[in-house]
Amino acid sequence: MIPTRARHTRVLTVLALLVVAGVSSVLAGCSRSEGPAVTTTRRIHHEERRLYTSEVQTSPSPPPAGQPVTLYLTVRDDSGRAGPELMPSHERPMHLLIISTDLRHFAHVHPAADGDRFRFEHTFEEGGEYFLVVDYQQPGRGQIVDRHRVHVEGAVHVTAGPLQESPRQQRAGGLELTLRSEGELRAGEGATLRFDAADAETGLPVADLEPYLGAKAHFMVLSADGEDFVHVHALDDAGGASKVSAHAVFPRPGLYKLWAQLQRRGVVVTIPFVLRIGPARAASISAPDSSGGHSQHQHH
Ligand SMILES: [Cu+2]
Repeated sequence: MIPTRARHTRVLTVLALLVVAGVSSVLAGCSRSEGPAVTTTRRIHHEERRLYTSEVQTSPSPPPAGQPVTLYLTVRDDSGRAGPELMPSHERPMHLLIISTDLRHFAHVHPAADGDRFRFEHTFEEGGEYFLVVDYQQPGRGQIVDRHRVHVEGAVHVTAGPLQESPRQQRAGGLELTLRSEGELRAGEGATLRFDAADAETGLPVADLEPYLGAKAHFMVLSADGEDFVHVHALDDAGGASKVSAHAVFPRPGLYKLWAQLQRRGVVVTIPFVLRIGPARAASISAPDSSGGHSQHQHH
């Protein structure tokens, strides 16, 4: 039930944690259509073509909103065999982000191994289009990010307006996070995002953040058009219990949604921001690759 149709595909690489983590950017066609509920997209990774691929199936299919849906994720090696061994990353073999294409709904979950595939039960809050971003590590190759798209049947409760830049201070789950950036964030440049975490009630810096999946914080970043995904982990040397920072490169100018995830008192808190990234400085524009994308491909 999963015809794979590689459409326009681009690969981007961003700096994370001083290590270059591979990030694939896949442009799925926007055409809503009859046919399968899940569109599987494949990456083409420059010269490296022997990469694992992933597929998504849902039960039921198409998936309905408002009731549990089982997601099955199958990773295949380059010979097509399902279930190759994956390198755990941040304590999990697979990370899955479920994000509505209007970027309002976000879930970061960890499917469990089930034979030669992974499974996860999820309830989509409402109907519409969702990205399923699958993040895993191929032994010897590093991080692979596949983006799939799924259509969920059911009513759409809110029609979102266009994404807008958010205030630099956001609150959720009893935490208040303030982004302190030096100067303008620009496309193509490494930027250190520095956040101060405070108790939302008292306003005092928090001293009791707990590691979440092996990092002080996780940051998931998706461009407004869903093309560019960045998964960044907090830098260790943020300088203080209430400070978290991360290094990221935003490939293109425009708006990006960032979900910061921190753990406190055993609870994971997700705090969203919308950042505006300015145009690249003239001197730092790198030559675009043949696909017109912004390719900055290096290995650590
Ligand atoms: Cu994860």
